[in-house]
Amino acid sequence: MTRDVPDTHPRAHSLNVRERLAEGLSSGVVTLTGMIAHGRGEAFDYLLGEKTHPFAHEALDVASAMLTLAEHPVISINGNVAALAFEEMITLQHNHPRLVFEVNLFHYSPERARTVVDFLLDKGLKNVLDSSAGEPQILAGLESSRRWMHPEGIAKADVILVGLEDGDRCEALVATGRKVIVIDLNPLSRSAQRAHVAIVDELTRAFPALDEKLTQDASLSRERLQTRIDGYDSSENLQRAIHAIRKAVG
Ligand code: PTJ
Repeated sequence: MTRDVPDTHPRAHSLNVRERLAEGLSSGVVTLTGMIAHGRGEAFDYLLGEKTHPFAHEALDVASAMLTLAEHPVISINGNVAALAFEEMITLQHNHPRLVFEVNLFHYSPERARTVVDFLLDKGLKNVLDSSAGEPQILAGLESSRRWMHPEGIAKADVILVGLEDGDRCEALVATGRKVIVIDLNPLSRSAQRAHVAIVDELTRAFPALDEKLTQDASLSRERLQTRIDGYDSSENLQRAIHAIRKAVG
């Protein structure tokens, strides 16, 4: 059920985001545990003042450089990402056609994977891959359904961006030598700690910022982008995010 949230409500944005998730739950795109994951994210976002901090911009700069230099950059989409950020995905695909989009679910059933893929296709995202379709390859060291990789997507990826990762897959992907970028509001999560780049920001703010940076980086030299990547220290960046949260609670 969708309720009208007045624009003047002080928490209109947050309430509208919740509505999107509630709709996603009704249609089977989002799971009940996805609602819990969102609540955890909201709590961190509240402490971060619901804004994109300079440390997140810096992580986004490096993510943009990595995706620009990648041979085969892939964006991995789960239920929450689909429900919350389908518009941002469509814009990214339109502006950066090199990006490959693949649906990869933790709470998997063939029907749910189809539901999420169809939802995205229906909204206008094109060529959406399904990790489990056809003859998927297997990500070593992982038992969950997230181990499946589409041969033309994550299996081929050298750089992979994941929103709302679970720590196990992040570790398994890193172990294969792939470069992993996560978007996660919790700087203490295993995914944030294990990824090469952790963007501590809310999905729907992070993706438009990434879109702009990718556009700017398209005209920069490889050397310049590589220098930016080489100079990045992920632990230091996460410490700045943790410091911002500590400061918020006094
Ligand atoms: O759709 P599925 O089946 O693949 O399941 C997806 C969920 C989200 C249920 C699954 O990946 C999961 O359980 O995730 P976790 O382990 O709870 O991790 C979610 C992380 O994302 C937490 O650290 C949250 O703080 C963070 N988070 C939640 N909402 C947002 C967020 N980070 C950025 N933007 C958000 N909107």
